Order: sequence, then C-alpha cells, then structure tokens
Amino acid sequence: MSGTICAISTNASKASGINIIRMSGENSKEIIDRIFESKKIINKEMIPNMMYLGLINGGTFFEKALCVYFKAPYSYTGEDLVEIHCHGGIGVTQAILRILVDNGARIADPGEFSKRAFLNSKITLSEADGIFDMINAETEGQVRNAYKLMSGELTKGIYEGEKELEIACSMLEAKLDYPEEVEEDVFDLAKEKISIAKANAEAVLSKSKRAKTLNKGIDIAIVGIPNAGKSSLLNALLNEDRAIVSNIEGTTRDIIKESIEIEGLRINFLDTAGIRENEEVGEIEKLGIERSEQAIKKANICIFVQDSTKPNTPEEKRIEDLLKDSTVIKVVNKTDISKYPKEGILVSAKTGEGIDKLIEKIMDLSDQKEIFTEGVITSERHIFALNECIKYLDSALVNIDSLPAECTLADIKLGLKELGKITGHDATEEIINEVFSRFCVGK
Ligand SMILES: Nc1nc2c(ncn2[C@@H]2O[C@H](COP(=O)(O)OP(=O)(O)OP(=O)(O)O)[C@@H](O)[C@H]2O)c(=O)[nH]1
Ligand SMILES: [Mg+2]
Repeated sequence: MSGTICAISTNASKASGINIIRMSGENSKEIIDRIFESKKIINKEMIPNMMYLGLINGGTFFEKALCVYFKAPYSYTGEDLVEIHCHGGIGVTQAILRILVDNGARIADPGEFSKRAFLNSKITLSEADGIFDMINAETEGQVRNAYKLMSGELTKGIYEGEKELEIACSMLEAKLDYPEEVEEDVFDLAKEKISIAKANAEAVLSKSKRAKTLNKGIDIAIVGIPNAGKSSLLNALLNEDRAIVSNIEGTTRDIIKESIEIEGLRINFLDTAGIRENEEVGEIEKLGIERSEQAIKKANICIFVQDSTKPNTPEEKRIEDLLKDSTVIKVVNKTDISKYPKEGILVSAKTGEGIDKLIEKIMDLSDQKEIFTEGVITSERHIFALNECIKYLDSALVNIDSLPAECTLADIKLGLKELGKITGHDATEEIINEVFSRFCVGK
C-alpha cells in the first residue's frame, strides 16, 4: 500500500480531554519533523517509542502537544508511524489533521491502519476480527471474548489445522510425484492429519453456539398474575424506578424491556402484563396478555412471580401450564407481608430482600461460565468457512481409500482455502476489504 495516511483515531465529534491523530507511511517522519519541535529533539532525531512534549507549528496556529514516533517495522502498521496527542478540541484536532494533509499525507480510509498491519504481517485476519470486536465490545463479557480472538486463543486450533493440512498436502503430492519412493502408509498418515484438522475445526465451531447470548444477552421474561409485583421486581433488579407500579390490577400493558450487565453478561428483562382471564379484562389488556404469552415462548428464562399474600389461584395454575416448556425460576414475592407459603426463591421487591439470591440463580442458569471459560466464535465469516472446511475434509476422508490421490488432494486444498479465509493466508481482496471496511476511520 502506498502513500502516507492520517486520521483522527479518537472520537473527535465533541470536545474531550485529548485527541490522538495518527499518521502512517514512508513520509510520516519527514512530515512530523517539519511541523513539530521539542527542546528534547536535536537534529530531528526522535528516539522511537519515546513521548516528546513540544509545539506543533501550524503556520497560522500553535498547539502544545505530545508526539511519539514508531519506527518501521516496530509499529502497529509495520510502517513508520507517528501519533500526535493534542488537546481534545474539535477545532485544534481538525487543524492539525489539515496541516498533515497540506504536507502530503492523505486521509485514511476506514480501517486502513489495521489493513496495513495485516498486509505487513503484523496481525492475522482473525486477530483483526478480534480488534474489531474489542472496539465494539459493550459488555465486559464481550471484552473478554474479543481478547481471546485478538490474542489468537480462540482460533489456535484453526492455525494448527492449517499446518496439518499443509503437511497432508505435501505427503500426497510427494506420493503422486514419486510413487515408487514414498511408502504406502502415507495415506494413513495423511488421514490422521486430515482428522486432526477436522476435529480442530469442529471444536472451534462448537464455540459458536453461544454467540447470540454473548452479543444480544439473555432474555428473561417476568411473568405472573396481575399485582404479583412483576414491575416492582423489575425495578428492584434494575435498582431504578423504571416501570409504573400500582395496586390496580392490569397496570402494565405493553412489554417493558430493560438491560443490565451482570458479571460481564448482558441480561434483558422483559416486564410483562399480568396474565388473567375474566370479564374485567378490556381490549388493550387482552393484547398485553397475548404479548406476555409470546414473551414466554421467546425468552431464555422466565421468572414466575407469585404473590404470597394470596392463596394459589387457578390463574397461577394456568401460567404454570404456559411455562411448562420454559426454563423457569419460581419467585415468591411480598415476603415482607406474606400470608401463604409458596415454593420458590423468597423475595420482597419492596425491601430488596432475596434479590441477590435471584441474581445468583439467573447467573447459574445463563451458562455464562461456559461462555467465559471457552470463548465464543461470533463471526459469521468464521462460522461459514469452518462449516465448508468440514464438508471438504469429510469428503477427503471418505475418498482417500477409494479414489485416486488427486481427488483427496483437491478436497484438502479446498478445505485449506476455507481456513485461509479465516486466518488470511488465503483471503481474497474482497474478504480483506470486507473485514477492514467495517472498522472506523483512524483504526
Ligand atoms: N409489601 C409489598 N408490596 C409489594 C411488593 N411488590 C409489589 N408490591 C405492591 O404490589 C402492588 C402491585 O405491584 P406491581 O409491581 O405494579 O405489580 P405487577 O405484577 O407489575 O402488576 P400488573 O402490571 O398489574 O400485572 C403495588 O401496590 C406494589 O407496591 C412487595 O415485595 N412487598
Ligand atoms: Mg406491572
């Protein structure tokens, strides 16, 4: 890639403490020498990786700034790279960017710094995916997972599988080129290699099952009869006065959705309309009840709130029937004024008693432990390529005993190509552009 590029790497859409402007490419050092002076820099000799305090001379303005020079190849992009840390004003940041352009740099495309890092072999394609996930992570759980991808922990098996397949390829190629000299057991050895690569691909793929939980969070519907204290419980869980609470039955009509993060996992609570069936139920409440029933079907977990000031009602029985296919946490509310013993986690939405036990139970059921210890593959590109790869390797394993070696070789190569789309070892320009164009400008 040619040219020296520059961009604001921080979010400069509003004033902040500092902004960082990045410049990468062969002329970076020359350009910074022209516009930046520091008492510590003598004869334009900047020690790489050292932060200098000095003055940006913009011709028509000055700015006191910090500057650091990373010498190729020891930079993020692998090229000469300069970072300017200036005051966080929109005007000053834009002005510095403008003088970089006036001095010959051009504004970077989205993700162009990272694309250069990839093209200069500083990062692999899956590491770039991890960097993207890290930038976009909103919960701590997503941060932990993005790091696993960025550091290569999640995709280790794919890289190892690639190596196994490469060895299998050279074995079969040798057999085809020198049939007399290569032993017959080469087929068994190749089979072993293909099986390892396939098992690795399957193991990584199995980590995609919980991708939705990690990104979208888990949906928990709060259900029960009217006045059981569902909205009060939502407020207690959120620790905020979110939903209207009243002693009138049928207060909540539409579903109220609110999310919180617990131990790094996003939890979406859905407060629903109380479920009942009698002549008092009007049209709007009826629609609300229908929505409650739909929410039960869609939710990952349902919290069934029972009112301990009332005896078991036929309506509660009906709700139990609706919940028979769901993962249910039974809660007994209003323990502060309880009259009837019921089965479940005892809470009082009013005093907050028992809420911690309820949260503990939610975390137990949300299989977050597995998400965080195993890691999760979230990229559609990765999932698709792994599935394709497994198909080709299956075919190779079937054909190796019956068809000519050329056929097996062709299958292995196709499988390798799929893994290469993840690692970047065989990524087309289209794939590379797809990965990096999602990035923001300045990354
Ligand atoms: N003493 C006491 N009162 C509670 C408790 N939880 C809820 N309440 C009261 O019970 C009444 C109903 O509470 P809501 O939270 O509106 O009940 P709901 O289940 O959302 O009712 P609908 O939206 O009508 O289905 C209100 O007057 C609350 O103040 C509790 O733990 N203790
Ligand atoms: Mg309510």
